[in-house]
Amino acid sequence: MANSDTIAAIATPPGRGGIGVIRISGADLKDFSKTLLGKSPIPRQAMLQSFLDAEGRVIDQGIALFFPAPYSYTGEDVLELQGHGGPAIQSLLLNQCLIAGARLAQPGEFTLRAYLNNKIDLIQAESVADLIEANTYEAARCATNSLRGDFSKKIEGLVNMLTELRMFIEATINFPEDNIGDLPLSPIEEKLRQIDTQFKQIFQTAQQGKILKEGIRIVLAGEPNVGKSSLLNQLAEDDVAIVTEIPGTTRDVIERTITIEGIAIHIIDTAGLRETSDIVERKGIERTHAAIKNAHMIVWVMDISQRSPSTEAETMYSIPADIPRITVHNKIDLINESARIKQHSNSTTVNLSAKTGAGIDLLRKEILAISGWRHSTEGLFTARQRHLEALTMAQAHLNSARTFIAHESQLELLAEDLRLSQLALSSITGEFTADDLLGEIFSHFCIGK
Ligand SMILES: Nc1nc2c(ncn2[C@@H]2O[C@H](COP(=O)(O)OP(=O)(O)OP(=O)(O)O)[C@@H](O)[C@H]2O)c(=O)[nH]1
Ligand SMILES: [Mg+2]
Repeated sequence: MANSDTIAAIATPPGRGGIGVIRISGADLKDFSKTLLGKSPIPRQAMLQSFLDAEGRVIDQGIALFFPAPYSYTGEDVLELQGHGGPAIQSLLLNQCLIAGARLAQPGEFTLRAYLNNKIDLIQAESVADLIEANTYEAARCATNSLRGDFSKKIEGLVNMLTELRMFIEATINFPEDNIGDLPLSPIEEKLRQIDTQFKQIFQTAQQGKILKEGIRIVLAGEPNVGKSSLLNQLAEDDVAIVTEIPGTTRDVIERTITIEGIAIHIIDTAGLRETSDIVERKGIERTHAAIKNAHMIVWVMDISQRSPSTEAETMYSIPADIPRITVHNKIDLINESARIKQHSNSTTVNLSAKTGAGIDLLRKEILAISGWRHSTEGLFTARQRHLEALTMAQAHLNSARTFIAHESQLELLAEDLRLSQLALSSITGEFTADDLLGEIFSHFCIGK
């Protein structure tokens, strides 16, 4: 383990509350506990205690809980002091912990120690942060599934399948006399096929988990005055953006997050696209293009009452073709059309009115459909871009391995690709992980976790 000095932090959020918790972790907290409580605490027993300063004066009274190593969150000795939840009293108590020999914990340091002491793997450590950050019930439930080890078990299952196959191939390479005559290539092929199917399933679930964790970034774009800001207001059911009949009203990007079926949808309203000599508007349009670049999806808004809608404007403003898109024909109330959705071979159009709200539900449904969300959180776990990248790399090695299957002489190359695939998978659970990646992951945690 890298560090076993004693760390302390206020684990409850800042502010006033019934209880404030200070958490301390270290290799040996017996002396530390004696200084702070006046006696040794009994393991895993809630005790009403006085918390003392260096002169033995009572700072606060509360519950002390002692979890001796290794049966604690961090795997070290952990002491939790549940005192009164006020900023002054908590600071006093924390200060006393520092005087008694602890240092302030870094963000996520308790969880980092849990990981370094093999209490949890890296996926589980990440899911602790995901659970705390979850804004929807669905995201919280899926983070709990990850924390329970659901995602880790899937990865372990794949690693085991790869290990078995590697052992089989190594045996074939090392003891050719046993089976060279009828080298069983087809079982290898069959196993590779099974692993591939498993890979695809896990990747799909992880992709869903990423949508659930991060939400979907949608940019409302189009020419001025087509009704982008009105659409944002209608989707958010709030007066978020200024709407006027003057083209060029919106100058800056305006973001609002809404929830559709438990998925966070980050909607970004932008300045209308057109040629302009107005410096402020031009800056706004630059921001529109920057927002489009980072979007998961574009909702391209057109005014159906103005001209026959075509894709010509999108081409004119060089909207990237590789970002999924929904075209909205807005202002149907002006031409007495009814709301509807039209699926073309590779695009979707929704006819609606941002003014009356007709057709907004169709747009909401289509946003979820296009994002790839499958309407179910059953068996789902939260996942991150890092996991998807590692899975992609592992799958690439697997695909490469399959190219060697036809030639007995290339079994060693096949085995090497399987090893590399396994290595990529192991980086997900953190079996082989660089220190800088750990720093990156844990620095995003809150202090006290
Ligand atoms: N009748 C009708 N008017 C609409 C509709 N949507 C927007 N409008 C009107 O169209 C005008 C422009 O609406 P905005 O929402 O400001 O349009 P925008 O695309 O954000 O415009 P910029 O910010 O200038 O790019 C306003 O007068 C709105 O009231 C609609 O569905 N029906
Ligand atoms: Mg606007």
